[in-house]
Amino acid sequence: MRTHPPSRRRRTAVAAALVAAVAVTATGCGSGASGGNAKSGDKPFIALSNGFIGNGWRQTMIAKFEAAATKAQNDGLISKFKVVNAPGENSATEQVAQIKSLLLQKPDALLIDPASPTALKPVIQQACDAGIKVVVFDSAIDAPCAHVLLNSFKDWATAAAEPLVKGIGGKGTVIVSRGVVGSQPEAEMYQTTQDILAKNPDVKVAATVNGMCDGAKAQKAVLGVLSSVPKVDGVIGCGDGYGVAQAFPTAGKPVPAVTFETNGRALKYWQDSKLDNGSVAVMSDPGQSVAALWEAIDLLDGKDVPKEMTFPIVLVEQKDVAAWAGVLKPDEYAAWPWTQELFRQQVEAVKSGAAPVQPPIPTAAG
Ligand code: LTH
Repeated sequence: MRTHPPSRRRRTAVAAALVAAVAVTATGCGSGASGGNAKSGDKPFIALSNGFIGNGWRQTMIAKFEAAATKAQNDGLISKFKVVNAPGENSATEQVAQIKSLLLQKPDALLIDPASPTALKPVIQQACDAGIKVVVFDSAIDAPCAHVLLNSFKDWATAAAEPLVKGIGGKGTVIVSRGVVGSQPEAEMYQTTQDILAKNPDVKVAATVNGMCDGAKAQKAVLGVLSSVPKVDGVIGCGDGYGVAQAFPTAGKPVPAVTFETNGRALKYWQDSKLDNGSVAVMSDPGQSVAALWEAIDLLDGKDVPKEMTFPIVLVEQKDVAAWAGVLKPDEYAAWPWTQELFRQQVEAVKSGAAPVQPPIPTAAG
């Protein structure tokens, strides 16, 4: 039988009035409202704050959360949920303001995909002090009271750069397309990429652009430098290779090795073009938001969950391209289908130091 802190019911009553008031004035920031069939009672209210919504990975991450939260609501595990996406280009200031407004609605748990590893520290502490369980996902964070669930950004950057460098024979010219600059994952990935390039001195960086892990933005950014760089053998990116690949024919140049998005469109292109030049498809898992939902529910239930957990990245190997490409919509990114049971198995794996759980490749579109 689940127990709650004594203050919880009181908070819920006050929150109900506040939420009703705020719901009326809510703008188009994206919200998952409580549905009519929710078994509310003392079930928790889960809020999610996302610091950036400007690429398809983030959009898939939010879509997966909303689908899982709707099911959890219908199953009576939560009373309601709310998602707030900060506008702009990964602005921590915007996100802090939005979290402050979310706190007025008194969620029981707050999930955060943060715009910055440092700037959110005070507002996270404020949430913890109010008795809210905070789960930061998709990033490390300087906030000791928060639980953290993330992927290994070093593994991701290594899986992106090493095969590409090998594929071009360890020498040549590359462009580096950076991701969501300002976020912790990007900082760790960029450092990892630089470390790998430092070990391969015959690979020269002709240009560094900012693609924000977004094919369309990366296409524009790469096209902007193509006339001023020599022959390019590869573009090391943050899951933007389909867009990057389109830039080359536009500039009259051959498509080099790229780092594909793990979405349906890019994987289908990779499958059809049969590019075998060091190109890879790897990203972190947008299903982390669903794992974070299960974590919040277990924390509110008093379960023992490690303070920091690393979940597996999504590396789409050549042998699995057809399986993923067959189930993903063009703009949908490959996500591990974390059920509550698989989540709990992964928690046990983290606790015991066992190999990470390997969820199945989904067999139907999400
Ligand atoms: O910042 C992003 O959108 C990146 O895709 C990462 O968050 C994913 O880990």
